[in-house]
Formats: sequence, structure tokens, C-alpha cells
Amino acid sequence: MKIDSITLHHLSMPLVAPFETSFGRETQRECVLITLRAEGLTGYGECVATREPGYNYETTGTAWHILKDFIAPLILDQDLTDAHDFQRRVERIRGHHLAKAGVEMALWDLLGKREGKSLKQLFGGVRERVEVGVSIGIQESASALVRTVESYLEKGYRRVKIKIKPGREVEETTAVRRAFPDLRLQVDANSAYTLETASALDPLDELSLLLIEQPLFEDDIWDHRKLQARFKTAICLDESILTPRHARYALEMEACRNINIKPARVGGLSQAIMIHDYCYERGVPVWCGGMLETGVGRASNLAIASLPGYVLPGDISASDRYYHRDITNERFLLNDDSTITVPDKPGLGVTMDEDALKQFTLAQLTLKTRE
Ligand code: OSB
Ligand code: MG
Repeated sequence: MKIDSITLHHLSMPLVAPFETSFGRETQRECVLITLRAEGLTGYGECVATREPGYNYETTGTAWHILKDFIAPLILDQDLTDAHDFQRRVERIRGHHLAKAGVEMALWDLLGKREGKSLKQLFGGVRERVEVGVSIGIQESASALVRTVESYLEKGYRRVKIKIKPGREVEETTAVRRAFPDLRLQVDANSAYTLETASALDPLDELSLLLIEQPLFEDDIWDHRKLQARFKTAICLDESILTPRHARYALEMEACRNINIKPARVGGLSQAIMIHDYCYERGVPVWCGGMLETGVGRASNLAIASLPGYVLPGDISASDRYYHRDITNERFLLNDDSTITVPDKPGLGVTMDEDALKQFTLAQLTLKTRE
């Protein structure tokens, strides 16, 4: 499809509640919305880079720079045939996966709209509803955490992930397990431990957790192998897996037993599908992570989570868990069985609430083909 223009919106949206992880606390969530225009169609993509380089090195600022100065010139006025064609064109840009993934998502939205097919159909998804859970940030105290978990169980979530960090893990996780003995419970450390300090996690191995997500540094696939060797509980990698090659390294090394696939972190949906296929062939369970997406990124996450290998519940909660007001007209609701329905309209299957978009826009830029 010949790309006529690219529009960037730097957004800042108030979260319904602050979200605290081992790397910081957010009350406003920033991201970059990418709009591609081609063949009279409009495609949306969400770049999930955050205000601060806490989750990884990218920020809304670095993404803006890479999108404007490097990605846009490579695709404006170009005839992009598919996601792999896009990936080949941006190959020479090292890293910056979140920026690339945002554009790839918008391209998929365009391709789907042109074909009259949903992303789920384009990907070969097999589920109409996907099982989801909720990811809960670090709370004031263990008892406050138990109350927060309870409030989400009352809303119908059947799987809970809690964020942990050094000194805020054993008491918290034990309290939740005591209060809810049968709950499907998992923890996420966001790279806050080293092999030495990870002994603090030993008591968690007795709490029947579904998994322990990313305890060690991003570049520590090898040390995760050492930790997995002495843990009964499955280690799950998030930040460490940036490419399909990393997925192979981690599985060959037995550094983890499952993978949180965030399409953005691996550079796009096409790369997420490759990792999914690799894991699926080997019987390694995967699940779809989240980055507090708007309705745009949420629609994309639901579509990819409809693939057969996504057998663990995703961090894809209902819209009201994140935002009072979203930028899409569509809001995603939790079904009675702790699932969310996958969109079935062409492309991402979402439309823009232009007033909301305006309300949350800090900066906007349109790049067009030379006349
Ligand atoms: O590590 O999974 C993570 C949010 C921001 C950055 C990193 C992570 C998260 C989450 C939120 O856990 C998941 C969600 O979108 O609900
Ligand atoms: Mg994580």
C-alpha cells in the first residue's frame, strides 16, 4: 500500500489508579499514536514507549525522534506490501522496537481494512474470546494489596499478577496466597533482582504460583537459567526476549518455561507471530503481556492472543481497569468467564473518538509525501 502520510500524536492519559512497578510509579500514561493514510484508508497503531526509560531504554521522546527522522522517511510514498516488507525496510535502524511496532500495527490495520478482514483472521487466530487476567501494581501494604486483589476478583478476573520488588515480595505474595488459596496467581519483578539477591524469592517457590516473571536483568538469560534450575515454579521472561533469536536462546538454555510475548517489545506483530510459532511447535506456553494500552493497542493484543499457543491468560484487562475515558469509541468489557471478546471488524476493528484524542494530545505532527 502506498503510504501517503504519517501522523504522530503524543498522548498523555490519566490512569484510573496509579500503577507502581519495581522501576517507578505512573499516574499519567504516555504513548505515541501513529496514524497512516493510504489508498483512502486510515490505519492506527500504538507505540507503547513510556515517559521514562524504566521498562526499557525507549521513551515517548526517543520514539518520536526515531519515527519522525528515521522510520517515516523510509516508508512515506513507498508501496509497503506487508509487515515483512516493512521490517526489511527498517532493518537498518538498530533496536527501537517499540517505535517500529507502532508503525507495523498501523500497517496491519490498513491491510485488514483493505482486505475486509480482522487482524484475528489475518493472523489465523482460533479463539473468539481470550482468557485474561489483571496486573496489579505495588500497593501501600500487604493488606491493601489483598483488598485490591479482592476488588478485581469481585469484578470477575480469575487470574491475578502482582508486581514485586526487593523487600516487597514475600509478605505481599504470602498474604495474597493465604487470602485466596486457589487463585491463579503470578508475580512480576521487572528485572529488579540479581542472581545473588534473588534468594529473597525462595519462599515464593512454595506458594504454587503460575510463574515468576522476569526476576533478573534484561540481558541475563544465562543467569535466569541458573535460577530456573533451582526453582520448581516456572520462570517466565518478558524484558529479556527482544527477538525470535532470544526466544530460541532462552528455550535452548532452559532459562524459562514460558514467555510473555509483547508484540511491541519484539519489534512488531510479525515478530510476535514468529515467536508464538516457535514456542507452539515446542509445546512452550506463551501469553500476551500488556503496556497499559489504549483501545488501539488493546484490540491488537486481543487479536494476537487468539492464536492457539496463547494458552495462559493475558495481561489484557477491560478498558475500565485503565481509563475512565479512552481514545477509541469501543470499550472492552470483561465477560463472565474472565475473557474478553476479540474484535471481528476489519483491521483492528476500532474507531477513534476524535474529541478524546484531542483532549489527551500534547503534540501532533503530520509528515506527507512530497507533492
Ligand atoms: O512488565 O508486564 C510488565 C505495564 C507497563 C510496563 C511493564 C509491564 C506492565 C504490566 C501491565 O504489567 C499489564 C497491563 O497492561 O495490564
Ligand atoms: Mg512484565
